[in-house]
Amino acid sequence: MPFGQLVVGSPGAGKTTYCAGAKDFLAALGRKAHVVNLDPANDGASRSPYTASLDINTLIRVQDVMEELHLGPNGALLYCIEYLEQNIHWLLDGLRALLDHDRDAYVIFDIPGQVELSTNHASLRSIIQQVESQAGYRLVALHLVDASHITDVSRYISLVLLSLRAMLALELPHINVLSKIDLLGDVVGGAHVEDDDEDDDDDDDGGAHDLASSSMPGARDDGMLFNLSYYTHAQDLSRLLDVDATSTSPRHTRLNERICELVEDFGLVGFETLAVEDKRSMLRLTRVVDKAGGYVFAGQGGSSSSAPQETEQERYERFQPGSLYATTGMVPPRAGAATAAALFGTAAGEVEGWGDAGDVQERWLDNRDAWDEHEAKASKAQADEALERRVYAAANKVIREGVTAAPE
Ligand SMILES: Nc1nc2c(ncn2[C@@H]2O[C@H](COP(=O)(O)OP(=O)(O)O)[C@@H](O)[C@H]2O)c(=O)[nH]1
Ligand SMILES: [Mg+2]
Repeated sequence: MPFGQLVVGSPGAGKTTYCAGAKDFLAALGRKAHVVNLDPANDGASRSPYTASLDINTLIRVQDVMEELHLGPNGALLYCIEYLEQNIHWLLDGLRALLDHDRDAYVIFDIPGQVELSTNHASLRSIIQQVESQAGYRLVALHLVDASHITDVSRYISLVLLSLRAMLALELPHINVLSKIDLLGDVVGGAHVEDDDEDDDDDDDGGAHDLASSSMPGARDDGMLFNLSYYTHAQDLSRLLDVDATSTSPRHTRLNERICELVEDFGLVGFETLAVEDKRSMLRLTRVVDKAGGYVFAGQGGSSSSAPQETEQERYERFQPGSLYATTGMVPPRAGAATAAALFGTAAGEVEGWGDAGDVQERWLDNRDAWDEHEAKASKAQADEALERRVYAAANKVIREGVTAAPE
C-alpha cells in the first residue's frame, strides 16, 4: 500500500524546503521518496531544491495562464489547480507510472501556498480524494506554519484557527507544524523569561508562564508570553488573552475570545515543531507522520530476512559522531530492508525520543548558542575523523602497491 504526505501551508512557511529535506532524510533512512510538485510557482526559474518525479509545470504553467487569461499570480495559481482537477488523469497516470516502477512509491506532494486551497477551495480536496481512491495512496496532511507567528497573540490565534480550518477541510490524518523553529530565538530575542519552577512539570497548562505576575508587567513585549509547550498544545487559550496587552479594542478582544472558544471546543489543534536542517527534528516529525498515516503498521516492501547484512564499513559509519545512530540512537533501516523494525517502536503510545516542546525549547530558545557550539564541535570531529581515515586508506594503498611493486 503506497503512502505519502501532502505538504500545505502559507507561502514562505517552508514547504518546498521541507519536501527537499524529507526526500533526502528518508533516503538516508533507506526509504526512497518521490516529490510531486503541484505548485506551479516552483518552476525552473525559482530553482527548486529537489528534482520532482512529477511536476505540474509540465501540465500547465502559471506564466502562460497569467498571459492568456489576464489573471494575477494568485488567480492564475488557483486556475492551475482547478485545471489539474479537471485533468486529474495526468496526475493519476504519473503516480501509476511511479507505482509500476516501485509498488510502494512513497510520495511527498508540494502544494501551492494559497491558503484557500486547504481551507475552503474544493479542488484540492477533490484531487486528494482521487489520489486516495484511484491510485490507492494513504496520505497525511502536513500543515506548516511559520513559528515566528507565535510571538504575536493575534497572529497565533489566527494560525490556530487556520490550522483547525485546514484540518476540517482536508479530512486527512493531519499534523500542524511550527516550521523554522530554529529561527524562533532570533524573533524572540531576549524577551523569553526564565522558567518558573512551579509551572514546570506535567502541569495542565503546558508549562505556561504566568507573566501577569512576572517581572514583565502587562506582558507587552514582542517575545513569547509562555513556554513553547503552551503554544504546541494550543489549549487553555484564554490565558493568552488574559496576559495580552496588544489588543486595544474590546471588540477585537471579544472576537479573539470567541475564536479561542471555538478552537478549544473542537479540541483538535496541536503542533509539532520543525527545523529542517536538524536531524533530530526531522526524525521526530517522520515518526509522527508515519504513525498518523499508518505507515508504521505497513511499511515499505521487503523483509528483514532478505535484508543484506551490514558491512564493516556501514557499521563503522553508524557509530560516527553526528550519524543518525550517534545523534538519536536510531539504527537507519537499510535499503531493501523492512523498515518495520525501526518504525514499530513508534506505533504504541507517545512518539518516543527527542523532540517534545521542552527539548525544542532547550535546543532553540534557552541554550541555542551552547548547542550550536556543541554540534559544530561534533561535526568538526566527524570531518577530522573522516579525513584521517582517508589519509590512512591512501597511505595503506601506497604501502601495499609499493610492496607488490618492489623488486625481488
Ligand atoms: N532557518 C530555516 N529556514 C527555513 C526552514 N525551512 C524553510 N526555510 C527558509 O524559508 C524560506 C521559504 O521556504 P520555502 O520552502 O520556499 O517556503 P514555501 O513557500 O512554503 O515553499 C526559504 O528561504 C527557506 O530557506 C527551516 O527549517 N529553518
Ligand atoms: Mg514552495
